[in-house]
Amino acid sequence: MQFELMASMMCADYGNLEKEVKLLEEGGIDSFHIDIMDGRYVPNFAMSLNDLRFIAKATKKPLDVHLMIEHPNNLIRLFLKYLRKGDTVYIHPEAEYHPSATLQSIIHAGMIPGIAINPGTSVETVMEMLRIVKKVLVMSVNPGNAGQMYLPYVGKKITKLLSMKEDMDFEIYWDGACSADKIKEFAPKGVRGFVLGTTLLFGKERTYGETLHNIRTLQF
Ligand code: S6P
Ligand code: MG
Repeated sequence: MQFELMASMMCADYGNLEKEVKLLEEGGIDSFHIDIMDGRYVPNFAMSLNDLRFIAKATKKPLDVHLMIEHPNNLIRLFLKYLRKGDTVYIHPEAEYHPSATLQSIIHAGMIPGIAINPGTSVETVMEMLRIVKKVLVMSVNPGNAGQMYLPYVGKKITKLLSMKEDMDFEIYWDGACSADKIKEFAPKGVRGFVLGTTLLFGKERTYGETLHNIRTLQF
């Protein structure tokens, strides 16, 4: 079974970020998930432009940029500047007057366009954008913080998206409180990738390599 594992870098040890990137690479991570926050769209500041720039310099692996900022279209060029073709940029449709225009800018720059769907956002609300994007990041916690509880009502939305993904040509990614149980249940159903934070990857006794190996072989 093929699925991707992304490291949520806001959960990494900031005092040793370069070392963290190397350890995660050696451990077999697929890409680096970078949570950009502005303190307005979400009530927190996690990572910002310089963090993105630093991680982009430290690795050749793909980057997965999750923009939790108001009106991303006003700022998108700042972020795109540090990305490489094939990196992914997610926006939150609620944060923009014309989200499809912002997605077009992302496509035009050669990046993979994605939307992040909040727990309280229905599939119907973002239907037209599902025709444009290649990736859908389903938030199973409200955006803004790591270490939150999984919101069980999100499961139904994932099931709905799974039934639509072939026809509409997008892949589904999981963000928030991602546990081994969730990967065991949803990877076989077709969820393509999982963002790993404090629930499964960071701050544990195991090395990143051991944890990632256990996840890939579904041994827990
Ligand atoms: C939340 C953010 C996420 C978290 C990640 C943390 O706003 O988008 O990417 O960093 O979900 O994982 P965990 O396991 O601590 O919930
Ligand atoms: Mg995220």
